Amino acid sequence: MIELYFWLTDNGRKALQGMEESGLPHKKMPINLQKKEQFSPDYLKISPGHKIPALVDDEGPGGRVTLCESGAILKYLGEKAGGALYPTAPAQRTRVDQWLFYGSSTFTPFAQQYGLFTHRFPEPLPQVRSHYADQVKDCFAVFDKHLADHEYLAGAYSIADIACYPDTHIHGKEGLGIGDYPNLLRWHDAIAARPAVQRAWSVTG
Ligand SMILES: N[C@@H](CCC(=O)N[C@@H](CS)C(=O)NCC(=O)O)C(=O)O
Repeated sequence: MIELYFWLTDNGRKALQGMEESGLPHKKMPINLQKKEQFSPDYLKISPGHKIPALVDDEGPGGRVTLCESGAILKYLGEKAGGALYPTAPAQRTRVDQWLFYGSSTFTPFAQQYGLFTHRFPEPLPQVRSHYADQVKDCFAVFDKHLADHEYLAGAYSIADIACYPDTHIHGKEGLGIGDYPNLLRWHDAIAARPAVQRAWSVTG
């Protein structure tokens, strides 16, 4: 049985979505970031950088697996589940990897800084906020252009879409105007309607 360690953040939702889409049996293990539970000695053995999400799989390849980093978790779940979430054909897998990494290492870090300087930073810093808003909107425009002639980011629905959905959902709805990007909105709404996605976003810790 996989144990999935999560909290109710963008990266936590990626792992919850991947888990629900995989259909694999699992147990959800909330790590309350407000209570600093990510610093407990036992959790640091699973996620040395004190971040969620993470997982433990007692039936991993070669035995017990511990894993952190949402992108690595999505790849792991996609591999374990088999099927279209993480295709095995090299050309398709390369496409998925491109958008998976774009989500994990370009889009989400900008979106997180945007969220920090818009909603949580104690001082108003308009230029900093505006810088990160522009970066997120640039990513939205990149997605929108690509999705004009692709149904999903890498062909069929995959872990690449899962990596890019939560920050689009959170920030597109909360002020960055997803309505200005019609192809992105179409993609967003198709993903939002998936039962696994609805289950993942109904988790409350
Ligand atoms: N690159 C990591 C980032 C994970 C991350 O930023 N996690 C945040 C919540 S979204 C966290 O656990 N923060 C708690 C901390 O830094 O102590 C991933 O994709 O999983």
